[in-house]
Amino acid sequence: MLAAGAATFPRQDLSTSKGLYEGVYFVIRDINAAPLSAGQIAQIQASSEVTRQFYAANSGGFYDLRYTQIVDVPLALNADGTRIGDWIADAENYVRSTYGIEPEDFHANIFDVSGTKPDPDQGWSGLAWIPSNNFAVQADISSDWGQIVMDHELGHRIGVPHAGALRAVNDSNYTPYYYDFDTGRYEEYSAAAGAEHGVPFGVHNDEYGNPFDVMGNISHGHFNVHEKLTNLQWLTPAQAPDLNQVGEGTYRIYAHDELQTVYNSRLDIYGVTDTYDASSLYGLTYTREAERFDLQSGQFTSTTQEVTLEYRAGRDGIQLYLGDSLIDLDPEGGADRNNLERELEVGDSIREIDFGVSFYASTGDGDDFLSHNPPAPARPWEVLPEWFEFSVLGLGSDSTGSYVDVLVSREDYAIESGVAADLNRDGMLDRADWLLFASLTHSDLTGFTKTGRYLHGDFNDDGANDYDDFLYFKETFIEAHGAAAFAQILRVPEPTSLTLLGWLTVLFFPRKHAKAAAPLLSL
Ligand SMILES: [Ca+2]
Ligand SMILES: [Ca+2]
Ligand SMILES: [Ca+2]
Ligand SMILES: [Ca+2]
Ligand SMILES: [Zn+2]
Repeated sequence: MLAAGAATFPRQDLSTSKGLYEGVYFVIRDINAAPLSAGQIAQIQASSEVTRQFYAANSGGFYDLRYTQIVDVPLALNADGTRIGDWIADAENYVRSTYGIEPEDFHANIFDVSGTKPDPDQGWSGLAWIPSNNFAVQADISSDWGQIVMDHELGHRIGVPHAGALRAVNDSNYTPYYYDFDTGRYEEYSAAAGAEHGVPFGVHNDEYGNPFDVMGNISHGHFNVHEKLTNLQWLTPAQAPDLNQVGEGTYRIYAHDELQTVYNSRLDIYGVTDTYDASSLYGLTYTREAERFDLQSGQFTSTTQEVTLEYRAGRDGIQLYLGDSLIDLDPEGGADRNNLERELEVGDSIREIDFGVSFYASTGDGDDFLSHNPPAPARPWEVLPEWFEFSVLGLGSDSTGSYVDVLVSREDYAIESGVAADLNRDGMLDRADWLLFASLTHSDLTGFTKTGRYLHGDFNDDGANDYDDFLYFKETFIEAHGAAAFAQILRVPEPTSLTLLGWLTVLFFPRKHAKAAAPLLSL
């Protein structure tokens, strides 16, 4: 068992999302139906235990809601079993007059309407009336689905919106595009063409699309870090620091969804054995400049975006968010909204200019981006002259929990707008770049970002500086200065690199077939 004093429990007098709270649980039924039974009460209490443990683990022991009143509320229903128009007011008044309870004195009024018929056009299984303390659940709370609905609606009660996902679906309602700067045209996106564009134009911003989050799509997973940080204040800014302030570095980010709950029976209160560690990180966040296509003006206009990185236990990489919405960075999962392959995996890296710097979310129902005659987007590095690159180095665990290590580097437009293969970044492609390239041949490129690999001579980003990259260097050099000049830099080695070049000549000039390296950063 636990060492005394290690656990964290909520205190009474905090914000909406922090504290020990009491709720009234209304069991709504027809006046002619059987009254609330001991068996129903046991089911409600069992569901309450699940909710309380879920919220204790999510909140780090800061939030707990218990149903101090579970009350039988008979109402005169319509003949077909549906509820009459003003049923909430009737239910609250019934509880006032029959039990002497003032519902508005409680943090939550939970209306269990599973004993009534849904309205014919009722589109909800649960519904929260924000900012009141009321929420209703139509689903049977003894089912898995009903439990998810219960915990989802309570999330709304304490200020959390839906957990969306940006999904590059291409179907009868959505047609995503990417812009090809070579052809000067928008091209239709598919997993085969344009998959390097993490957030294509016309992307579906699926309001409930996050498959990991109780506020998203059919899941009982934790709230995400963006929610825990901004809506709930269960994490502090120090635990998900602002990258614009802390800058480059290697960051160890702990899973935010594996705290262990504990119950204090004397006080009837749920908490956690150890809360979020004050000196560890559970995410990274920052705001950035971006542009979005504006339907009114038909132009791109500047905007700011919030980016959040997080890690969930057992996953194979980091999750990235734009605002409330999870980005899909793993094409292997396909476009199904339930697929869990969204992460940037260990060994991969991404430049932030490759996701959503130019943005248009389709309004749905066949809203085709191209029908708005959009102008060409800005080049990403015109929007963001400096950007972050994220490289996922590896996973592990220690006494604090499981974690992912992420390399964050800051890169700029010199490599994008400058001279191809200019490895020393002096604006010229010359012999100095050749010597640098040669010295880095077959060097170990693990732990570098994409730009870092490029600057180490891995032009085609396959993880090695090798023969394909040599062919790219050669083609690029010949295009710039001619074949004779290229022969010259090979023929006239400086004395110090004579040995090296002799080796390289042997290495590179067996004229085996190798496919030409695709220019990685075609502008
Ligand atoms: Ca109320
Ligand atoms: Ca994966
Ligand atoms: Ca150079
Ligand atoms: Ca390569
Ligand atoms: Zn909802």
